[in-house]
Amino acid sequence: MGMIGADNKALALDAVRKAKTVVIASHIDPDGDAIGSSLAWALILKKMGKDVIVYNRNAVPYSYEFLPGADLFVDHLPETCDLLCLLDCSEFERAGKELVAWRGYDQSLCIDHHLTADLAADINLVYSQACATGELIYELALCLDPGFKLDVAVNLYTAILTDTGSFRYSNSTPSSFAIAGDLVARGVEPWGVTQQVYESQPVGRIKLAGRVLETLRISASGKAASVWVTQKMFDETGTNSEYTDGLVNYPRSIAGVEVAFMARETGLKEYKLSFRSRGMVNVAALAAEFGGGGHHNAAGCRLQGSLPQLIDQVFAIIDNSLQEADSR
Ligand SMILES: [Mn+2]
Repeated sequence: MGMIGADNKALALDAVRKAKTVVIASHIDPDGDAIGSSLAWALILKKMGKDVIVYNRNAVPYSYEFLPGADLFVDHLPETCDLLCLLDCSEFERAGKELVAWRGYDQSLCIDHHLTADLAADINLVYSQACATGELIYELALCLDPGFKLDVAVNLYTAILTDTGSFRYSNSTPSSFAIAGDLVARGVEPWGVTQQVYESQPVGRIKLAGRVLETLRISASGKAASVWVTQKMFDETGTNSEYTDGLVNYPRSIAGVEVAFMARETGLKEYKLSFRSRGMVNVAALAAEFGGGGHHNAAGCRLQGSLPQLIDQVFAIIDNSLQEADSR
C-alpha cells in the first residue's frame, strides 16, 4: 500500500527530520481536509520535538473547531523557519497573498492531491489519486510515528471523511476505506465525528439554506443548475460564507442535472463560483476556462458581471459541452 514514490518520500522524510522549526500552511477557505491534514501533521511534528506553526489566512470554520489542536491555528507568519509545508494546495497563491510574499523559509515541501501542472515547492508530494491530502499524511505518519494516537487519527479521519463526501464520491477507494478502518481501530468514533461535522449546525445555516434554495435555476437542457448567495442573505440570517459549505450539492442532486454551481457574491458584481459535477463533465477544465481550477468533480473560479447574465453564460457553456459530448 502507499502511493508516494520512494525517492520523493525519502526526500520529504529527510527534510522533516532535519527541520527544527516548521510552518504548515493550507489554502484559503480551508475545508475539512486542509484543516484535518494540517493539524494531524502538526501534532506528529510536535511530538517529534519540532517547533510548529499552523498557519491559515482564514479562521477555522465552526464545524471543525472540535478537532484536536484546532487552537494551534494562527493567521500570521513568523520571521523565519527551516521548512514550510504547503498542504492541500500546490500553488502558493491558493494560500493567500501573504504566503506568496513571504520568504522566511529555507526549504518548502508540498503535500497535495489536486490536479496541477505547477509544482512550486522544493519537494512535491502531489498525487491526484489520493482521496485527500489526509491520505498522504497518513502514509507519512506511518513512517514517522506508526503508533500515532487518537488526536492524529481524528484529524485524518475528518480529512478523508469530508473530501470523499462521507465515502460517497468516486475518490472513495479501497485505500480510503482501509485507512478509515485503521483510524476507527485507533479509537475514532464515526458517529461522534459525523455529529460534530454535519449535525451541529447553527439555526442560521438552515435559514440561509432556505434563502439559497429559492434562487434555484435550471438551464435549457435541464442538465445544469445554479443557486446563488448574496451578502444580504448572510446579513439577514446572521451567517457568512463558511455557512455555504455543501449547499451546492442540492442543485446537483436534481434528477438529470450533470453540473451544478453556486455563485457567491464577494464584492460589487464579483462572484465566486463553485462547480460540482456528477462525473460526465470535468469541472476543473470548465473552471480553468475562467482562470480557476480544482478537481474533475469539484472546482471553482471567480467572475465579474451581473448575476443573471453570468449564470446564462455559464449555462450556455455547460449545455454546449454536454451537447458536443452527446453527439460524439
Ligand atoms: Mn483535499
